[in-house]
Amino acid sequence: MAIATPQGYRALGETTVAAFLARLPEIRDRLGGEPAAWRVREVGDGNLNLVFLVEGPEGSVCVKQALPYVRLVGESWPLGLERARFEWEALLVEHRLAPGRVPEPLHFDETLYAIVMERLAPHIIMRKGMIAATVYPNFAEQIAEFMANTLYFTSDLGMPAAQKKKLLERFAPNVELCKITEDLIFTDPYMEHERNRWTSPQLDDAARAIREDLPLKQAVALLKLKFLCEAQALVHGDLHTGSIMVTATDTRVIDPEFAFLGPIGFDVGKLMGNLLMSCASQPGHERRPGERADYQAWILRTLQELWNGFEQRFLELWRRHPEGDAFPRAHFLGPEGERALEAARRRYMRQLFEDSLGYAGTSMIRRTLGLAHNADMETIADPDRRAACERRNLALARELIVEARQFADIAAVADRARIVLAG
Ligand code: SR1
Ligand code: MG
Repeated sequence: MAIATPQGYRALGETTVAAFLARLPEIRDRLGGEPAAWRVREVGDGNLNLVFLVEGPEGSVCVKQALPYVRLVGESWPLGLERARFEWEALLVEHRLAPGRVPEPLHFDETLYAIVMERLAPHIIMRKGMIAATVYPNFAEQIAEFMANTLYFTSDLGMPAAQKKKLLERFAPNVELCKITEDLIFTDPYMEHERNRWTSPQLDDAARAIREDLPLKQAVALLKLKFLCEAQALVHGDLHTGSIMVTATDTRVIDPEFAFLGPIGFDVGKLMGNLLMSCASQPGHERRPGERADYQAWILRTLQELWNGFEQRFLELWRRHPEGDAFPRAHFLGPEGERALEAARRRYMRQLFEDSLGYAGTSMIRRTLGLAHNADMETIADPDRRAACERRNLALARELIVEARQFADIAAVADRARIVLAG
């Protein structure tokens, strides 16, 4: 049965994109020449949408269109088109708060649920670069800056409460995409579910152990609760290495369609979990034992620089821009007040750290046992080698979730990862 869509909506194709863009004078100018000469390619390899790259004689753009269903699964899983509007609005906020770290937003079409934005070139999806063991020396600093800016200035530390509540009102209706996260990350992998899959039979015992692990399920339920009710800041909502495009020197964040007001640690942790998962996958890509050891070491250094850079910038913003209503300045006057406030800031960051470790662990488990896996592991052709990497990934993930409090700092996480993930 065909899925009902709003009047005027039609899925774009390589032959119809040019006619759509030709009606937009600024885009037409940017591309140059005649629409008939524009080169259009559909390149979407994500789980949900269509993505077109359009090149003209003078420039290029990217068009992203929401489909009325989950592309990964097909029409049997309908999904609202409104997610494109949430993505557009989140992109505008991110572009304002972290200019240069996202593609430039150019146009939103209300009927086609299509976003036109800067085409990033020669950027590639970071996950692909990491599978090829490419080092990105500026990544940690640039992503830390993106996370600190977008998360601090949309929190009650950096934004007045009245504005924050408006933001909450705008993004609270993004329920369908939040539900995907609630189900696929926090629920399905911990029970028998038809959507789950894993490298079988190699990991059958590990999947069963996780389904039977009550301390783990308890900790995951608390993380789910936090995800459901802690509207700390406007989070990207799907910040992993597949939502980041890179060159040797530049980092850009794409795809904020899962944006909503949620726990800050969800963004930071999801990214940390994806770095750790890439680290876990590296032995599976080796042509000779130890070949990727240096690359694993780079990933673990990056993990530490990412957290330390994020923490430092976030604290700096808090000290320099206390524009939120959460910590009234009048309560913390004089040197003693400042010391008390600094201690509260440290306590807040510690909680964010533990949250981030928990969310890192849940991301690592869902990509191993749930519906949507990632190419870091999926491109390891030999199932025995893949399962060996995935098993180590699951072991570390569990520790991050259940033992978050035991990790003194991010260096301790890297030390533990070095031991648990060694090939
Ligand atoms: C059905 S969508 C599966 C996943 O793709 C996105 O990257 C999100 O992580 C979502 O959970
Ligand atoms: Mg995406």
